[in-house]
Formats: sequence, structure tokens, C-alpha cells
Amino acid sequence: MRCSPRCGSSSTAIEPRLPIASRPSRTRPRGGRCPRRQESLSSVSDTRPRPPSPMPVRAADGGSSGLKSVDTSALNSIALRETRVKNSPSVAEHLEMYRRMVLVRHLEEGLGVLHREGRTRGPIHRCDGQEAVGVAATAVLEPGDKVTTTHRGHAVYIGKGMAMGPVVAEIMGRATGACGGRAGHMLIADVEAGVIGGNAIVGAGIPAATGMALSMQVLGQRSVALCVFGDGAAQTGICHEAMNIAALWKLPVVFVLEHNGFGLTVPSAVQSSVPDLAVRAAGYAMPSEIVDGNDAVAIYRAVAGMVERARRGDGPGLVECKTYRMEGFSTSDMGGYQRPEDIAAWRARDPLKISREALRASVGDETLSDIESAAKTEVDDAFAAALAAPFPTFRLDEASNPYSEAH
Ligand SMILES: Cc1ncc(C[n+]2csc(CCOP(=O)(O)OP(=O)(O)O)c2C)c(N)n1
Ligand SMILES: [Mg+2]
Repeated sequence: MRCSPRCGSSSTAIEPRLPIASRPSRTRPRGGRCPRRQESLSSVSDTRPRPPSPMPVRAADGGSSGLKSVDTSALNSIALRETRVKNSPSVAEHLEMYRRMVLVRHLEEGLGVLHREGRTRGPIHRCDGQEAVGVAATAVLEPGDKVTTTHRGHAVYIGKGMAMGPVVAEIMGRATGACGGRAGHMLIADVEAGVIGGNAIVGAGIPAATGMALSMQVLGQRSVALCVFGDGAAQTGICHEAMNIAALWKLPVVFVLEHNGFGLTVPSAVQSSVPDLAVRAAGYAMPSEIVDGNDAVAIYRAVAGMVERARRGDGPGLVECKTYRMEGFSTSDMGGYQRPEDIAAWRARDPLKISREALRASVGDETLSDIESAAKTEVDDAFAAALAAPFPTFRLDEASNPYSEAH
């Protein structure tokens, strides 16, 4: 089954198969045995060929290969019926997602300019081309829900409702920043907005969101934790540990895998045994879906379905968003390993273009242009305010300063 008109990958959804103990929801099952595990695993090993994915990936041999995926369509019907909810965004919601994506794009481009002028500190991981993932996934959430993200988290910060001013000021290390200038661009958090934080340790946001979901379950809240993480992070051991325990205990956590084709300079094809990482969800009896990661509406729909079932106590789910990072790994990336034709192909499928095109028919060019110019002004103002703001002052504790002359 195709997950969206633009996505050549199949949706993969697997009914959770864990026995539920006496309490029907948010109850930790006593045992971890999965009675139908064998059935799901044998279905996953069916490797019938499928049409290639639109995501261009350089194969291990350096050639170009379409993604060969596992056909798990046999597993889809039950869970898809169950997770089919009223989950399409309204035009107003799509418009707001578009506005936030435009804000993030201006933020990224502004940072690029400042970096070239030598006015930023440390590497900055831009998310140009990936805005739809962080923005659309968080657009689904309610204010009490929490999100963790990665070193490339700008779209999540803005998507979950942080104001542009404190985000820009934090990236620029100013006292007026969301974390007082102490976090920098990779570690921004905002408790009130439900942003538990970016994280410079690859994979570390995955157990953090899972732990947050455990606390929500223990406290009997109706909230959901969402974790945005990369394809590189998906290869870490902690990812598997967290997913296993999340599925075993039916924790209200949704894993959103931002599959941009690379971990640092390493292509997915040489770091993963499977091209579609969503198939791993079957190993945890967890539903999963693959979507076009440049299509905000497709992401919103898939994440909304997973959030809905997590909120009602049916446990975690995984959404794999196929996307591409158009500006390299970071501002210190020297490039040369991304094929120009791949970059061009993905630029042609820019998530902002896809949403703009979809919205034009309903709201018209004028509304979109107004939104675009207001977003530009908002980001320009945020940069001007941040650059005029002071740096924080730090008081060193002499006793714990290893470089102190006092020792
Ligand atoms: C535990 C750990 N190992 C290695 C690194 C170095 N590192 C930083 S980003 C990165 C790649 C991450 O790839 P992915 O998760 O796909 O995120 P992307 O950069 O593609 O958004 C690596 C290996 C790190 N920061 N933390
Ligand atoms: Mg990656």
C-alpha cells in the first residue's frame, strides 16, 4: 500500500501483539512474551521486490540504487483500519505548518549568511529541505505533549511553538536566549513549550522521550512523548533498547525517524542492513509507516494516527520520513560526497514548494505571499534583536574549576 501519492514506499503497519494485563490502558504488561511474534517476523522476511523509492541513495558500491524494500503489506490491514482516524490537517492547520516551515527556512538561511561572515560559533546543523518533518510531526501534538529532538532540531523548536526571538538569541549564544545563552543551537529546551531538548549525543533523545512517556504513564496523564531522530541514531544500541521497552510496556511514545540518507558523511546504504528502517518496528510488535518526508500533510496524517493510538493507551509507533538534507551535515561540512543530481532532485521536491502548491488552490497566492513576507520580517527582527543582545556572564566556581590558579 502506498502511503502517499508522492511516496513510492509502502506503508508498514503491524498490530501490537503484546498481552495486556488487567488494566486496559497505560498498564505495564507483566510478561514480555509476544504470542504472534513468530508470525510477524516471518512476514517481514518476505523480500519480494517493490517499486523503487523516490529517495535517491548512493549504493555501497558507489552506484545509484533505488531502495529495495521489504513487502510487509500483508501486515497492514488490521492496524491501518484501527489507526485510520480523523487525522488530516485542515487548510488552516496546513497553512500554519507552511508558515512555520517558512520561518525555519529563513532561520536556516540567515544562519548560513552569518556563518559565512564568521559571526557564528561552532558548527550549525541546518535542516533546509527537512522542515516538514519537525514542523508537521509536532503540529499534531497538544500543549501538554513533549518532544525530544536532535542536533538538527530547529524545525522541532519552532514547530512545537517556541517563539523565534529566544530561539535565534540562543543559537547566537545571547543572554536573552531560551536557555540564557548556555545551550547553543543543539541543546535548546523549553519546558513550557514541551521541548525537552535537542541533543548533541546521537540517539540520546530516544530513551529520553521513552522515559518521559514512562513518567506520563505512571502519572496517569493523557499526554504523549514524541521523539524525532535520525537514520544514524537509528543504528545505536540505545534506540533498540528504548523501542523494545516502549513496546513491551505500551508507553505513549511516538518515534519519528528523519531519514535524510546520511549519518555525517556516511550514506544509509553503508550503515544499515535494510533501506527502510521502519521494518524494524516489526521486531518490537510496533506499528510503523513510511511517508514522504517532504510532504507535510503525509507526515501529519501518519504521526496523528500514531499519536492517537499512543494517547489512548495502545503503545508506541514509528513513522519513517524519507527526506534529504540539502545543505550538508553542518556549516563545517566540506561537501563532495552528495551527488549533485541527488541534491537537484530533492531541491525540486522542496517541502515548502510541495505545501505551497497544495495550498495555493485553497487560499490563493496573495495569502501565501503575505505569510512569506511576515515570516521574513519576524526572522529578520529576531536576528537584529539577538545580535544587539549581550552575551551571558558566567561566574566560575573556583573549587570546581580544574584550570584555576588557586589549586
Ligand atoms: C554518541 C555519538 N556518536 C557520534 C557522534 C558524532 N555525530 C554527530 S552527528 C552524527 C551523525 C548523525 O546522523 P543522523 O542521526 O542520521 O542525523 P543527521 O545528522 O543526519 O540529521 C554523528 C555520528 C555523536 N555526536 N554522538
Ligand atoms: Mg541522517
